[in-house]
Amino acid sequence: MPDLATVKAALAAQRIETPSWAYGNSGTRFKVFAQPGVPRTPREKLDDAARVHEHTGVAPTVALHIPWDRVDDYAALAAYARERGLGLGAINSNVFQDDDYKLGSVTNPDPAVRRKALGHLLECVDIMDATGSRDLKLWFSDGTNYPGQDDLHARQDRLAEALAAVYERLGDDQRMLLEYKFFEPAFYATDVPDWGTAYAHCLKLGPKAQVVVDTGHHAPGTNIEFIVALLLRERKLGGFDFNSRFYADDDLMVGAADPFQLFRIMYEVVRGGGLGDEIAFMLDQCHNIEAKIPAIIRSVMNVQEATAKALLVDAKALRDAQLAGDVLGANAVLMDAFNTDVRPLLAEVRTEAGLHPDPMAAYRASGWQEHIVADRVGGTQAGWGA
Ligand code: PSV
Ligand code: MN
Ligand code: MN
Repeated sequence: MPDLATVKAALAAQRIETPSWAYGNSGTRFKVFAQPGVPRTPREKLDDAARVHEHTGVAPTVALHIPWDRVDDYAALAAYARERGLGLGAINSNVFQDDDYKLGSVTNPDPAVRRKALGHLLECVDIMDATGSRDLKLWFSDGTNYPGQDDLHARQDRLAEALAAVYERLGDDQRMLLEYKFFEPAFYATDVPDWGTAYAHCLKLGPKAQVVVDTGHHAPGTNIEFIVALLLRERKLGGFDFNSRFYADDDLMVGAADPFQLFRIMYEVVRGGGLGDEIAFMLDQCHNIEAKIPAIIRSVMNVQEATAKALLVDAKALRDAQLAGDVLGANAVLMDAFNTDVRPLLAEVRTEAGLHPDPMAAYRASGWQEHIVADRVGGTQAGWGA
């Protein structure tokens, strides 16, 4: 059996990054339901993120999305975060919400539009310099809706050219994380639709270019843990955008739709030695109808529970069964870990770290929700559905 002290130490050291946009109002293209007390500024998003970290102890960084979190002074925003025990995490670029990008951003047939998009990506690296962020997260909505609309080959050339320019601009301690998504908003051909496309570009660029796996960005039935295992083996897994999906890119709370899948993913992370700082464990979610801060706390806990179960897999028993060709025995080892109730173990880890054993109860008792509802009027939208 795995050594319990080692399991606890790994859980205490785990880091999960929360996204600034999860704290703001969001919705679908049909309706954004405004909630009372949501943040009006990036600083207020950090105030809320500080509560998540205070109660969970494992969420010390916050990802920004530019321009949703545009401020005049990013170094001052980083200082504000530090005063609250936080750091600023990945900088997410946004080249998908401008009229100019109707036919694409970095893959647009018009060189002037491509220049504009690249300018934004380079500006994001300037922001990273000011915030001290390590990772630039790149997601491109680029693609086409109709066969023949544009040249698929040429679009890859344009993408490669832009990525190379961004790569050149990265500092020694900075990385770019390239995200893929199989469709939406493009419905015929997306320019970075899958891990293979992202991997091919990252491989050509070099070690500072890594693939990011958004768990909501695959076709139904895709074996995501296989992708994770493969990318880890190739040292090309840079991070995760965690969320869960029932249908498409639903951005629901991670672990809500399929906790078993999350466990299988975290098992491959543990198996592949990926549970350290090299992999960024980020949430990318929107809480359209549920209360935001508790939803983010719940999501962090769901990742912790999947990780705890993954750490409890008896690696020796599993290997022995695998090598003996014991199909049912090997499967039983994995299922035993998945079926373990790890909540008492995590409560213990939290108590040992000086935290309340139940972060949800601690948040409810803190009075923060009542405070923000009374104090904040006119919260901002997350960016989605705007
Ligand atoms: C796109 O669907 C995506 O997953 C990218 O990460 C965006 O930047 C993010 O959503 C914003 O929520
Ligand atoms: Mn994402
Ligand atoms: Mn997405």
